[in-house]
Formats: sequence, structure tokens, C-alpha cells
Amino acid sequence: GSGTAPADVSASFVVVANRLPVDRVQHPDGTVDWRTSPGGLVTALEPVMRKNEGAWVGWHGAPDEVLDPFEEDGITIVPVPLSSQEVAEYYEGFSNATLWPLYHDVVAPPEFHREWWDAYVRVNRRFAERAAAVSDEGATVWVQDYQLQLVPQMLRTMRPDLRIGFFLHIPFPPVELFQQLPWRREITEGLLGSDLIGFQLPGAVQNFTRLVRQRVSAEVRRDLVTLPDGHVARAKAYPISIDSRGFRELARSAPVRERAREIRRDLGDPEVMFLGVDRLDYTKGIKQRLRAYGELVAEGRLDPDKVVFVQVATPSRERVDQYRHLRDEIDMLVGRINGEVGRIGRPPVVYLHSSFPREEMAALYSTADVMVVTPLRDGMNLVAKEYVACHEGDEGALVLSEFAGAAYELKQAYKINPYDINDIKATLELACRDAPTNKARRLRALRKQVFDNDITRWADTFLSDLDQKVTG
Ligand code: GDG
Repeated sequence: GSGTAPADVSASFVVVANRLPVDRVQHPDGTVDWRTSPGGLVTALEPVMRKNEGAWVGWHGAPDEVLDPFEEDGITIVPVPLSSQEVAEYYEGFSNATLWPLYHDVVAPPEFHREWWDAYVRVNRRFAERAAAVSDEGATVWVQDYQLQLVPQMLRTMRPDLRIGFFLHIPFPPVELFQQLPWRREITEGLLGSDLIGFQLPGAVQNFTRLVRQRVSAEVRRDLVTLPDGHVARAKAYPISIDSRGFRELARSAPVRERAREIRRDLGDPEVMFLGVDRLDYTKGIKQRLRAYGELVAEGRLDPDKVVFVQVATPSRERVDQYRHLRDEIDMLVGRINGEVGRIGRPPVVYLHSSFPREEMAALYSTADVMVVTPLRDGMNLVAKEYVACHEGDEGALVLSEFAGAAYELKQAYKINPYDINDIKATLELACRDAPTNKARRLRALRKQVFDNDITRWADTFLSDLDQKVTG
């Protein structure tokens, strides 16, 4: 893309998200270019964007840099600047060290700092102002995720003519945990500025409406909240999905098939290949799954000459203390397992702390025998769905935590409680040894779910609900 700046941005459909859907590419001759990043959200929203003169408001990823709006791939990109201090306080601090652990069942202790909150308010206002400035009269604005929970109310105050949707990608916690937050009232009211608040699961909707009943002077009838000023906000579950056909096509392509065979060879042609793919995050249960697998190998229940566990852990939030600490713990755990039960040229765990192109992920999914997804808490978990979309044939198994949102839809997975190491061990064994007919039946049911409910359907359902005038 050329990155020409449109003089006056005005859009009838606006997405507001912490990050823009573009990455900067630096060419050898020094020129800079932008390329749309291939995330599921972009794929789902691109058609809507093109049809409606869409704009996307978000941060471009580099601190202390102010950029003009530009056009990329038919989408108007509206960069929001953040200073290094705002990145530390609003993003790494309040978003990722306060809200993230609080909303994930406090599996790590959340930190509460008033200066982080102040930065969160300031940055949310900047996003809201930017969205207000680029929205046409009566435009639809869709705000994404926990970094921007104040934006709906701020935006509604600035622009009462807009139709405002919000989607939370992570869990919404039970009232008993949420009420620890010193700024619980502001966040709740921020969300209630929306016309439609989307959550991953019905359980999150219940947590939210229960909170509103207890703590806000509003009338709650089923999923409709009516505020004293007459504004009606609706809360509803929209389980997010993936571009299922896109993933399948990628997995079927000749280079990816060839790469899958090559991976298998490089691993020494194991009988059973286990696979884990996660951002390196303490919510994902990476330690629990490796411990379970390590014990199975040490006890001789899995033969280290025949099995291998490939764990991809994509670097994430490396400036947040909890994440640095987790990285060291996992390094140590992998070292211990490989040191204790490894053979020359055949480590039982192949640990990759880096990120890979989509093609490589598709090759891994298509060849892995047992996909292991064990989060302690997860809004949805797209990795589980990507495995199902990419893995063809009758042999394959998905081991899935009950605490992942995906478990709500992927009922035919081999379910585990990630807090119960013996349960993980027994289920990993079962997933290897189950009768082929059982595996085939489960995979077929999973596949039907993932192909019937893809990301386009998710976006269309949300946007058509948002379109309907809701009354209390
Ligand atoms: C949040 C919620 C919810 C990972 N490593 C690489 C790579 N990935 C891709 C995966 C997948 C995505 O990143 C991770 O999505 P998840 O859903 O598994 O988890 P979160 O990042 O925590 O996402 C989650 C999601 O939002 C959507 O609402 O499901 O619950 O926590 O797509 O494939 N992709 C590439 N290389 C990698 O190394 N190309």
C-alpha cells in the first residue's frame, strides 16, 4: 500500500481497537510501507469495511509517534498516538497487569495503581475523541475489548447520534472478583454507554447483568438494561470464531502439506505428536500441561522413543513482570523434562519460544495427532478451532480445558480440568489410545461446529443485532 493520507476522514462504519490491523514494513531502500495483518477480526470485518466506507481507529504499535490517517487495502486507518509512559501505564499496566488477571479469575494477583487508572481514562478519551471525529452522522461504531471499556460512554456523550457496539474478547468475571476493582463503577458505566455489549459466553452475560442489578441504579429485564436517562443497553453472547475455510485452504495447499511432512521427518517420525500453541501467558496452563506430559514420560506411560511434544509459545507482554517470570519457569521446566528423560537426538519436548508465519501454524495443526489446549481461564481460545479447521482425516484429537470459552461449543473434545494434573495425564493417554472410531466421530462433530459457525457469521450476527433498534 502507498499510505496516502485522505484529507478528511468520514466513515459510516468505525472499528475502535487498541491495535490497528496493519504492520509496518521497512524496505531495504529505507522506504516504509504498511501491510494489513492477517488476523481473524480483519478478515471478518474487511467486507463490511469496504461496503460502508469503513475506518479503523487504533494504535500503530510505536510509542511517541504521531501519524496522519491513511488508506490501506480499502480501509481508512486512523492512528492514535501513545507516549512511552502511556504504553507503560495504560497498556502494560492497567490493561495487562490490572484488568487481564482480574478478569481471568485472578490466576495472578492484579495490581491496582491510581496512576495507571489515570492513564487508562486519558487514553480511552483520546480513542473516543478520534472515533467521534471520523464518524458520519448516525454511523455504527464497534469498540473492541478490555483496553477500551470507557470508550462507549465517552463516545455516547460526545455523539448521541451514533450506534455503539462493544465486544469483550476475554471473560467477564463474577461480581465477587470484579468488585475488588477500585474503579468498578466507572468501568460498568463505561460499558453501559453501548447499545449492544457482546460477550463470548452466556455465563459472562450473567456475570455482567448480575453486577448491574447489584450496583447500578438501572432497570434490568433479562438482557436489557434501561438507564435513568432512558438509554437501553443490551448484553448478549456472541462466541467468536475463525476464518474456518481460509484455514482449511491454507492447510490443503501444496507447500503447507510438504512442510507438514518435513516437520514430521525432522521430529524423527514420532508415532504420536502432541502440540501446544499459545501466547506465552500464565492463563494458558502451559506449565500444567508440560508437567502432566513430563510425568507420563517419566513413569513410562508414554515412550520417549515414540512421542514428542511440540510447544510453540509466542513471546508476549515481555515488559510485564509476571510474563518474564513465567518465561523463566517454563524454560526451567522444559530443561528438566528433557534433561531427565531425553535421549540423544530425541528430546521429549520441542520448545519454540518464537512466532511463526501462518503457513507454519497450519502445517503444525494439520500434522499434530493430539492438540493440547489447557487454559486455566480463556475467553474463547481460537487455537482449538484452528486445529479443528486444519486437521483433516479421521485421526486426530483435541484435548480441551473446561475453562476455555471454546469448551462451551466444542463439546466433543476430550475435556480436562487443568487444575487436576492426574486428569490431564489420563486424558492425554486416552486421546492417544482411544479407538479410531471414537476419534473419528468426535472430530467430525467438532468440524461441523467450526465450519457452521465461522467468523463471518459471528460478525454478521453481532452487527445485525446492533442494527436493530432495541427498546426496553
Ligand atoms: C484473546 C482471548 C479469544 C499464536 N502464535 C502464533 C500465532 N498465534 C495466533 C493463533 C490464534 C491467536 O494467535 C491466539 O488466539 P487465542 O484465542 O488462542 O488467544 P489470545 O491471544 O489470548 O486471544 C481469547 C481471542 O482473544 C479472540 O476473541 O479467543 O480467549 O484471550 O489465532 O493462531 N499466529 C502466527 N504465528 C504464531 O507464532 N501466525
